[in-house]
Amino acid sequence: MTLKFYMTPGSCSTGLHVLLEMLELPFEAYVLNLPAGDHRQPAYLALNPKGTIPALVLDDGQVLSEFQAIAFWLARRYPKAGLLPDDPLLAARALEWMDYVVGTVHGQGYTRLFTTEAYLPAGLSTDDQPAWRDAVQARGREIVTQAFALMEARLPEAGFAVGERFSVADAALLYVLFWADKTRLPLPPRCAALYQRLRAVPVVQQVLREEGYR
Ligand SMILES: N[C@@H](CCC(=O)N[C@@H](CS)C(=O)NCC(=O)O)C(=O)O
Repeated sequence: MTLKFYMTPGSCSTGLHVLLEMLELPFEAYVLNLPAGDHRQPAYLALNPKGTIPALVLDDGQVLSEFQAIAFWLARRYPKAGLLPDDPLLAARALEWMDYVVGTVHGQGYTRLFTTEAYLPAGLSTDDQPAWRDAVQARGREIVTQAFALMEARLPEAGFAVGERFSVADAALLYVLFWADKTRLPLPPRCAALYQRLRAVPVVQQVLREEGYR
């Protein structure tokens, strides 16, 4: 059975799409329209009850969700591509980057910008909604901006996040840096330089083209 990849163009699944293409794996892509609520349809919830993308259905029919879990499985299942360093400390650093990007930059910061409604208290009057929305979004921008400042101090001047090779950490960094670009959030110099190096990777260019970005 071929791998089945559930994704949305320009979302966090883009990072995993890059890994799948780097590994040159045959897979079927299933595109979900999040604004239309495809991820809340019963057929998708039966597959991934969390109602989130990405999800990957493995050759034996098992379903994996969560960016880090899918990236880890791909890297360990196909180790020759070196997507997770052999060195234990470097591998731990790659996981550390992924967790920070997915859990904090995305999970605490960008979600306040992209799914603001989820942060509004129940029963809020229509009059109060604009001020609450602004406050939630301002907090989201603050979390992301603080995270970029922290990343700036830890990113290397050259190469990729944890060495000379593209790793699972870069797949995660790619999508939050891409979102900064799309939402015009300023990037400090090292973050911007890494983003340029990631955008120069041929597979990254191919995936962004496939997902409709030039
Ligand atoms: N922690 C999850 C986060 C996934 C996630 O939040 N994905 C977003 C798209 S980038 C999503 O599915 N949003 C729909 C929703 O939460 O309703 C992961 O690592 O996969």
